[in-house]
Amino acid sequence: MFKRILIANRGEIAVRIIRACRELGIESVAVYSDADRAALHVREADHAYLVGPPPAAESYLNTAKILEAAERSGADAVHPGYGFFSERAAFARAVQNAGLTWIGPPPEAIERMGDKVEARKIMSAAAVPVVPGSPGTLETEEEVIAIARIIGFPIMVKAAAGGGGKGLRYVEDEKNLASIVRTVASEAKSSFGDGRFYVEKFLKQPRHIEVQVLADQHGNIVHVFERECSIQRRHQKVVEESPSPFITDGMRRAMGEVAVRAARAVDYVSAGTIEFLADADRNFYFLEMNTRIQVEHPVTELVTGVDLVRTQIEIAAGAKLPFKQEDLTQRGWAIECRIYAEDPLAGFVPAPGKIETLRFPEGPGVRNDAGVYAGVEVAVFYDPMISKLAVWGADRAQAIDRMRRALGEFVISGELRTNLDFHRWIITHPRFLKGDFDTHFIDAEYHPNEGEHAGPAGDELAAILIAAIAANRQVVHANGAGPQPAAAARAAQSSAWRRFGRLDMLRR
Ligand code: MV4
Repeated sequence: MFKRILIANRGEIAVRIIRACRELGIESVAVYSDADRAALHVREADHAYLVGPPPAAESYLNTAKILEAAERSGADAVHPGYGFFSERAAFARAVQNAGLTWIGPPPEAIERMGDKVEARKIMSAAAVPVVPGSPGTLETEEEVIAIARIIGFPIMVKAAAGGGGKGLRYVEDEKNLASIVRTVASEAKSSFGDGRFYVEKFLKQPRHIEVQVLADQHGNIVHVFERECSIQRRHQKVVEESPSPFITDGMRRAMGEVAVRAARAVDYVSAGTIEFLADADRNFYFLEMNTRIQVEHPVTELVTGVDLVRTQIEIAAGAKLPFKQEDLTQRGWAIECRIYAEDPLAGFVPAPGKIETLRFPEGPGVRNDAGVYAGVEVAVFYDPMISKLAVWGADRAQAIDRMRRALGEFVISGELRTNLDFHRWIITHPRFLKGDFDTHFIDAEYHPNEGEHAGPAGDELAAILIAAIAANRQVVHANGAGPQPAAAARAAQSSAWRRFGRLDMLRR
């Protein structure tokens, strides 16, 4: 086992990795920028090294500085967390060439999955379903039209080097096709240095459902079930849960088997995630693979009992997976809300600042992975995440009850603003309660600055909310089908939103 691990990251994920190290009896080494001198991960780690000025390119993304810190600290392994260097094959190789262990997938697997066209080819060859579309990259508008006529409009034009919402465009029909194709190609050339693109049939109202996999260095691969990640905005996930309220047991088994096949096709090692899009007919298609630990990993840990970060470290040290597929089961339900310093009423602009008072939720079934403490500044230089609030319940209804209760306990005051009220709105929305949502949910439902007409209030509002929640609980227990919540309950949502908003104002 390792003696000392350098964590090439910051914030809550650095703290999460430090915790795993401490449980394993491994020393942790933090790195930090000038903006993070007082950061939680620096205080929690056994050792800490300054790696440069606040801009990430000069600190957290400075290969020479990070490797120098690893050398000076005597670390024998490097964990990249998510973001930053986590999916940079060149950094993984630099770590290995410095004689250190890379706690992550083989650089070749990162590269093969990073090229979306190559990934599609590898997946097709491995009998993993991909969205109908072009077999390889396309060169001309005529080729795009030829494919589109076979698969049918609308289509998506995607950059080969894109991913995670970057470099993709919707094409309704042949009318604007030429200009859109030119735009994708030139944007891809300037952002990724690679103008190649491909085409897929556009899936209407898809769900984003992903499967966690774990693979060791001895050829053992398991899946650790799915996460439902459809509640997102501009390709940033907002709420995640496991299990998915949408999929059947048969679909779950099929997706798990396909995910293991996908990982095996690139000789994957470590923790990884296969992203799928599922359509209304419950077809599912490979979208891309994330070759890292993900933000939303806690919901999987809560329902399976598997410590994904600990297992990642054990795998990197050469251990065999400590369980077989048949040992893994999902128990209960978990939901995670990403708590951000941002202003939902002002288009979700980052709203960082110093945290004055802070009360984290606690109690039954609550897990909070935070990167901050009271008195610290949420920095303007990085992702303004405050914490990931996750809950576990015996079933979806209890998990929702607990999340609502936990969000109610959460208090943050200071010059920053937060998306806590936005989460309170989502978690009480009739469509969320029913599990009836797709990737367009927030765009379709969230219009906070429109229609300031007076809704029900006081006891009347409380009665409507209680009735709506009770009705939806029955629907959830009945697993899917059921009557639409009353229009009144829907109206109560926006009123509840405003009422919570006012309470929040009083607290400030
Ligand atoms: C799609 C799609 C519909 N059809 N591809 C967006 C992020 C990138 N990873 C792929 N994305 C999409 N690809 C086809 N053929 C819809 C999306 C999409 C989406 C996917 C997952 C989660 C949220 C999304 C929000 C908008 C669009």
